[in-house]
Amino acid sequence: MGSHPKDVEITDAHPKTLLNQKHAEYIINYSKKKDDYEYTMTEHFRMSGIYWGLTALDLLGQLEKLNKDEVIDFVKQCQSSNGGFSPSIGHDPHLLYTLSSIQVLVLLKAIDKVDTEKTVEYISKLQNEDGSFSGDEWGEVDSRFSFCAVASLTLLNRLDTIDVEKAVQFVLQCQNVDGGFGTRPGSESHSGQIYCCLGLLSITKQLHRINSDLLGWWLCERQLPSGGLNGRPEKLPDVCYSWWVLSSLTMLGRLHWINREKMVKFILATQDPESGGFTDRPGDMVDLYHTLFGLAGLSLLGEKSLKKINPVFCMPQYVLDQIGVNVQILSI
Ligand code: GRG
Repeated sequence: MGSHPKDVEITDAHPKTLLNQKHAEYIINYSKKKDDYEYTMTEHFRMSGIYWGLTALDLLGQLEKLNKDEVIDFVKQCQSSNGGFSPSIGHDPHLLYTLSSIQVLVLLKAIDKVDTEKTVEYISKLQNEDGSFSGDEWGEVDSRFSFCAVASLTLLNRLDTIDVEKAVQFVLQCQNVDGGFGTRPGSESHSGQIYCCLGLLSITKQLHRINSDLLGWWLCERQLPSGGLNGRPEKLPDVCYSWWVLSSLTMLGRLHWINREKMVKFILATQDPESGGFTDRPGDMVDLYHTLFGLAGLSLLGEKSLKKINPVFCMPQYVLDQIGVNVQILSI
């Protein structure tokens, strides 16, 4: 245990049970301390932070503790005249924050509070000739943005406004000989990009077009002796990969290929018993990002005290059931 050069040691001093109430308090307090250094420093990705916090609170069954009207008002103010959403008021719109905004509004049953027609137009215009998506008007292409576009349009029930087959073909071109996926054709496999590419293929029901056994092996090889997962070979484990990797294995129907017991032990060890919240690795500083993905990973692994999470949208399953959105999950 812990003898791998790029691994960490889990000791008896680390938490072994899920501290549900501590995590709920951490998220609620975070939203109240708007003058804090940490809050100010996260302005450039605030909308995603709101999505992480709200989703985590909902998984914990405490969504009603947050001021929903305040959140909806903020999201409305982040909608740009071109229909896209920015991370904070006065910032530029981007597909990353457009997806987070839509997820927040769907979670709060408030999607009718914004101009969705304009949003659909904004997203569909970002599709390029080769099927890929630019993240915004400046044109950077990344398979993450393909996922953001397809997931957003699906939540808005408007997937018909893009060329879906071309979007699928672009993502398929991002698959490498090791079975993984990268940001663009030919770029290195990374678990985060794999989640995005598989998510797009799952939404569009095209998962059968990839080599699932090869990718399944690459993904389960991310587990280190500590039980934690890294995002690619020779890297340190990080609790966020308990989302990017476990959700990918779930889509492929191969979640049982990892050691569940060791995985749960690692995730629980990344909790801060004093402040609440999760860190990347045991002993580091907590944040909303790792708090969501720690809880979401445990939900995928069947933790009963949490609501069930959807492996593609990273939203509570009941929300997607309510709006009739379903995804493809392979079985073996
Ligand atoms: C709805 C959950 C959800 C997501 C929206 C934006 C997006 C879609 C997904 C992001 C996927 C992604 C690329 C995640 C990886 C994030 C990450 C930890 C990158 C760090 O990369 P390195 O190279 O870290 O800094 P490693 O761990 O490789 O050393």
